[in-house]
Amino acid sequence: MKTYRFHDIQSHINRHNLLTPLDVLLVGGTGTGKSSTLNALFESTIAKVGDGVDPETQKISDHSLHDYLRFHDSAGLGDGKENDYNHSKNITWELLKICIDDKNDEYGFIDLVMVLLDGGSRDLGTAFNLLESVVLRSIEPQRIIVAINQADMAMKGRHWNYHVNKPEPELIKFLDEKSLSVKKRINESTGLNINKPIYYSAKFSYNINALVDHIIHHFPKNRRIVNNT
Ligand SMILES: Nc1nc2c(ncn2[C@@H]2O[C@H](COP(=O)(O)OP(=O)(O)O)[C@@H](O)[C@H]2O)c(=O)[nH]1
Ligand SMILES: [Mg+2]
Repeated sequence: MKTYRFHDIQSHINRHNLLTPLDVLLVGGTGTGKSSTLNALFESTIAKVGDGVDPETQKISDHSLHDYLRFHDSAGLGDGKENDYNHSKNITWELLKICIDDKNDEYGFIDLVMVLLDGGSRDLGTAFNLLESVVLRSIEPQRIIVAINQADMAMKGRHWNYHVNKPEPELIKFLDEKSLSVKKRINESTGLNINKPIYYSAKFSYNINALVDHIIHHFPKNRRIVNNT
């Protein structure tokens, strides 16, 4: 993925005079697959999988794909009330962070937030809550991306073709419906009108190109102004 659409990414940033790199913050409940998603995007083990509950990893860590795109892995929510409170605070703090350009003007440090959902779970409450009470309070809706991981588990592993690591038609249909229903439910619970979420599987590196396409599609056209007052 380091070379995938590199020139598109580079030229978008130059054309719109954005600050480099573009910074994408990954958020989502523990176990949705944030670390696995990073590993799939980087095609190597850069983040530890399955250690969301380790207090050591509750900090936000950053990973540069290349000079133009950087990801930030926030540890997940859903590890208990006190941890959730700290996570929410960390995310808010990260979203309000600013950087200063060579003319001494201030801009938001994070350009985009990608909210990850677990496609294998029926409970989307944690993610919706996070969207509503944390993310949407600190960043404009156009800068929010929603993506569904664990596409392979959406029907509990049924209709996933393990030989080619792709969904069979039944599962594709199910996933398409699921992503439309997520779009609809987000609209009902937050008023937010997002694009239809992409679905992918970090574990089987399925649709990772489409995930990058989805991110590029949401690239901002201007630098982010943060109103801290
Ligand atoms: N079946 C399946 N399991 C996944 C996928 N992505 C992550 N997992 C598993 O889900 C668990 C949590 O993943 P992790 O990346 O640590 O989630 P995080 O807490 O959001 O960083 C691990 O056991 C992963 O192997 C996926 O696409 N499919
Ligand atoms: Mg993790």
